[in-house]
Amino acid sequence: ALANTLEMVGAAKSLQPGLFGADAEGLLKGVRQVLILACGTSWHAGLVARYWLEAIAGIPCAVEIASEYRYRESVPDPETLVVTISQSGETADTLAALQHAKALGMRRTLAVCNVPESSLVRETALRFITRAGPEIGVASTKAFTTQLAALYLLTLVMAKLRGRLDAAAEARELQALRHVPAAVQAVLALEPAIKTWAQLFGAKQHTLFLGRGRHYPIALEGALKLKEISYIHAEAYPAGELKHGPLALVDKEMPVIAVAPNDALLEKLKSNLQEVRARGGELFVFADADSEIADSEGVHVLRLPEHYGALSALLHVVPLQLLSYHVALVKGTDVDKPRNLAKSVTV
Ligand code: F1P
Repeated sequence: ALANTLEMVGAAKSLQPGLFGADAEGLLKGVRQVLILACGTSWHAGLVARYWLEAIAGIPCAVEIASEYRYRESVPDPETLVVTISQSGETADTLAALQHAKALGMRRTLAVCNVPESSLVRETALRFITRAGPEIGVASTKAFTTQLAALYLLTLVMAKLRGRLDAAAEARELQALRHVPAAVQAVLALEPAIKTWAQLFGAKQHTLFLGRGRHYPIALEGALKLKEISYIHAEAYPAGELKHGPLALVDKEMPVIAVAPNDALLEKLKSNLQEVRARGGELFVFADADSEIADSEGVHVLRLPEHYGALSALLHVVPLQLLSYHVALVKGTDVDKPRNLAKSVTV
């Protein structure tokens, strides 16, 4: 799916606004801020993108849950780029949020969507079709990783338009992007170890997910997948928030999953993990190959093959998706058709 998504960049050989539509340059230039509107998994993709857009393109970014946006008296700026993200392109709340933004005078609109003929794509000025192929199950998985790839491309195009990406950096970024499908493939090799972990989660009632920085939305997505397909109550927190409440939940019955890439926040995350261990919480840590985190009593560590810099979030979600999948198999739930959920929420 990722290879499909990135194929068009390969064909273009450079980052062009045209990736988002014929008249994209005019609409993407002069944008003062980005407003991302989406629901569920797609909202989590937007939360990751905010880190990229602000750090790499230097553009202020807000991310709103689409199902709430229209009920708030927000202050519109007409020079906002409204980015809607949706696997199906038919999510009623996302469509309503887009219509609300347009009614407020925001005409620079873009859809990141998997379905070219969808309502959302028809109603936006610009679009990026992720070409992930149909999601067989209800829970969004490959759609999420391809949304992230699309949003990273958008970030790079915006950075280039704003003079923040020189030719050498552009070539480096394109190379990193082209290598992502192979990097994901290498992460999939962790599946046998994840399967073993899944056995331990089958009997659990609750799970806590922790992450920091742009991996906090990945923790949110891991928790959502576990809820959606294995019906285990899961919550995600930025690890620094633990001491502001959720630490009260931690005891030896509470498994804690940590998204722990080898980035600048790792040392801070490690001290949060010690707080969990001190209360008897059992830790399941997704680290990187070169991280100094070792297995010890109550601390289980799996390592992703390589640290992937800004794109690390794209890799770290994959083992969390696999874990939810295998926990669902252990519990015997229907991974493709979870109870109470619809593939696209059109009402
Ligand atoms: C949004 C979403 C999915 C979730 C479930 C219900 O869908 O919340 O993220 O997995 O299928 O809908 P979409 O707008 O991305 O199609």
